[in-house]
Amino acid sequence: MSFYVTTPIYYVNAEPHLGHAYTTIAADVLARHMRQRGEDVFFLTGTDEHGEPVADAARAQGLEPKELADRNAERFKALMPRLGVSNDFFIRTSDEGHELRVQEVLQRVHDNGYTHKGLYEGWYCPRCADFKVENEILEGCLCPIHEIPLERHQEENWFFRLSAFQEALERLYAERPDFVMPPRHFNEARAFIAQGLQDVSLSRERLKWGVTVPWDAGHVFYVWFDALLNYYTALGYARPGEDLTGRFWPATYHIIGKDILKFHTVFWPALLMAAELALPHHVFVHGFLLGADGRKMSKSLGNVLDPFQVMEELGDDALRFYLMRDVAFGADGTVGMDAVRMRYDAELANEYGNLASRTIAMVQRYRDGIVPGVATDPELDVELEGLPQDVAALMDRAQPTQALELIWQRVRRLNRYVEERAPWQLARDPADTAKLDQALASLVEGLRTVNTLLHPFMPATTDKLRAGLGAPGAEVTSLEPLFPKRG
Ligand code: ME8
Repeated sequence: MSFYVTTPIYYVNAEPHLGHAYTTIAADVLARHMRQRGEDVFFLTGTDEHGEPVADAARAQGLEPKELADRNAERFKALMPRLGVSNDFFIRTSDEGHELRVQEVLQRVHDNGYTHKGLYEGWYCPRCADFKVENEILEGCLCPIHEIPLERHQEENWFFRLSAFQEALERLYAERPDFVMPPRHFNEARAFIAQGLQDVSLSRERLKWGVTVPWDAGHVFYVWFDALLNYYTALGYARPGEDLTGRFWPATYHIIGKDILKFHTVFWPALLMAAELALPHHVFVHGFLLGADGRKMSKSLGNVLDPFQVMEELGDDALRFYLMRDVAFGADGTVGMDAVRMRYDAELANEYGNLASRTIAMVQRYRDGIVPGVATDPELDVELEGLPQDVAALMDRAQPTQALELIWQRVRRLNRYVEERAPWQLARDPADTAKLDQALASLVEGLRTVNTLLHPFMPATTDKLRAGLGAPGAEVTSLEPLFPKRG
């Protein structure tokens, strides 16, 4: 089966921050998990480079838009391996392959009669690159997301006939309750549609930094249409000489933050219908990481937890673990450096790291490093039984936090097992040899199981431990502490 997962493509007018890392890590966890299950996986991330925000930011720095885009796209691209992210391609919307395919798809939308010319006037947020409707605008005429003043804009544009898809979208939501997940965001999207859809502007005339409208060369496409199409265009040119569209389209999961829900759950399916393309299976909408002040983390609010600080102090896998563990994926959650350190000490160092090091140490001390080739303890087997299937079922529904919790319960169970069996006592009495063999074999086997299931969350650490545990029958080797105690 094919599994195609995407992240939003990130604006290059700002530097990468924790929010970007968050979505990308979550998508990576799903991609790695599906690869472990032998699925045919394609995982896409990248940068959104056109539009007013980038043009404005470039101008402010005395640069051409492309120069700013090149510089910042590089930062996003470099972030991926740093986060242990295993994307199969990194799309940039300034790629020629992307631009050509955007023109091809939107020309089809035009030919199918879903565009018209008209005058647009409204309140516009330059950071969102979006007009705001009356009921979302904050008091004082501020953007509900960025809390900056909105601007009155009027322009002659090409419009996309979103209103033509009112019924088709209502039917989509009636027929596919898992098109948008989790349910609260499904309901939000459905309620937005139920209010009645208005046509949306598809092009910009004043702006030069964008993809040229093929039937009206004085316009570029509104950045959101260009951006959304990345999910489709990438498959056409990600592998030179090969078109992956048939193999991976439609996407299995688009993972997004709730700030861009309307675009992905209303505009995007309508656009795909207008272009006669298949719709994605699921849009999964996650919540906001909030600063200690309880507000959405953002540069402009200055309450950002710095992912680089976390990685430098505690390691990349600690960042990945923390983000998937501490904030229930799908809900909002507060994040902060103190909480990261707490999880690191209590769970990574004391529970998991400790379980790994004492298991290996006991096999070395009592059995010269060779894992006893005996059957595992049925009492423990029962408690680990079905775990891979349960984890898989949760991952199928994009619930990494719940999956991690199930795995962690077993990490704790294994630590309790060490205390219950007390191998150091069994080792004292030759009559307990068989019991000791069984306890050690069970611990190694249990650790192997949880370590495999943890791999998508903490790829580097679990690889180290897998090497230390060796193949069944082979010798275990001592490791440096997986998560060293902090000084
Ligand atoms: O919106 N908490 O790009 P963007 C959680 N280019 N996630 C967060 C977050 C936070 N505080 N802040 C950002 C764009 N994110 C468009 C997308 S897609 C076709 C075009 C994450 O750079 C989250 O995934 O503003 C959010 O949706 C995304 O970054 C917005 O990134």
